[in-house]
Amino acid sequence: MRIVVLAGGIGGARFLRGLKAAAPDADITVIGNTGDDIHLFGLKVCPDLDTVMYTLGGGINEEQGWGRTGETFQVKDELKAYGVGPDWFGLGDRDFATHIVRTQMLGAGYPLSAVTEALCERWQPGVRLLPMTDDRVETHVAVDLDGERRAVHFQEYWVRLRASVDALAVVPVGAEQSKPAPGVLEALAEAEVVLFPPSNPVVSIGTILAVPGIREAIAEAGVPVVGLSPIVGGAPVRGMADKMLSAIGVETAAAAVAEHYGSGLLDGWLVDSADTGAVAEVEAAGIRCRAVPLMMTDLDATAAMAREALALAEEVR
Ligand code: GDP
Ligand code: FO1
Ligand code: CA
Repeated sequence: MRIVVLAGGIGGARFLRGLKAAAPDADITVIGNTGDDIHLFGLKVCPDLDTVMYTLGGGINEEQGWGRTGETFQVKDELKAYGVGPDWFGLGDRDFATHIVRTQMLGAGYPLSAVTEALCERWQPGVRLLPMTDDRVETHVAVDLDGERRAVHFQEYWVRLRASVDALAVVPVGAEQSKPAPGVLEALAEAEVVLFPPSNPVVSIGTILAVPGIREAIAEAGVPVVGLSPIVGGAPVRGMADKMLSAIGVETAAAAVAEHYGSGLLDGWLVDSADTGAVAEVEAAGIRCRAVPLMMTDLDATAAMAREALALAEEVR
């Protein structure tokens, strides 16, 4: 079966590990979010693509959910000794190598999609990992800091400010002018199922959907589109999805996220067993809904979630 998954970082990557276990023979294409990408020390860093690549390739720091296992921070310390910042973003020595290879290839003229493919030759993630676009898109967040309205890079909002101030607006800068990366529209046209893992609906899946043509290609594929809620019991399982949802005027609730995607995009939606009360509301919005355990505590639990998503896809087909 040909499955296309739109993925952010940790939520997307962990779900994909379960999906691979649930459907070992499936041909999986991942459309990864690149709105979190940031240039640091002259290097291009792609946190969400790397999280998927390292998680599926066995190189991830499991506890943290991002970055490399067995990491050291000598380069970071040396940069600090030179007084060269920013010092709020934790790049490890092993991870640095990925960004050096990526930046070198980009400088030689390869598009991000080709660079990602090359990096994946080492990691063998077992899926086809495509950036949503080869063009530069950067998510910025509008905040009030010391009484002044400012736009900060999403990583600065999340990592430096720890989402401690309200997000007033979220803008995927450059998305409107961007084009889907090679292979993205083709994968969607050939897909038999499209899945939205429990990734951030605003700064992960929302950003991917902001690339002109991707939303349309999903709708035109005419195949089941099934999502899993990242919101459980009225809160994100981790991260700042609540702040991001508030910024776009959506309630932090499993049903509200489904309604935000809408029945024009989504055919099926899984909510956690804690949110059984949301099922009727989602179904009233024209989206088939089931309540099942949605906590990715281990591979078995995650594979069970993936099986439920595929079963719901068959139900709505
Ligand atoms: P990020 O780029 O690293 O923030 O990762 P994603 O956008 O792919 O996923 C982030 C979302 O994953 C957050 O909104 C979390 O609520 C959600 N999430 C993380 N772990 C779980 C889990 O075990 N179950 C569910 N349902 N959602 C989860
Ligand atoms: N997240 C943090 O909370 N602090 C960090 O210092 C940090 C560094 C980092 C380096 C490489 C990478 O691929 C990811 C990194 N992340 C870090 C995670 C990342 O910023 C976020 O998980 C996502 O982009 C949030 O959507
Ligand atoms: Ca992310």
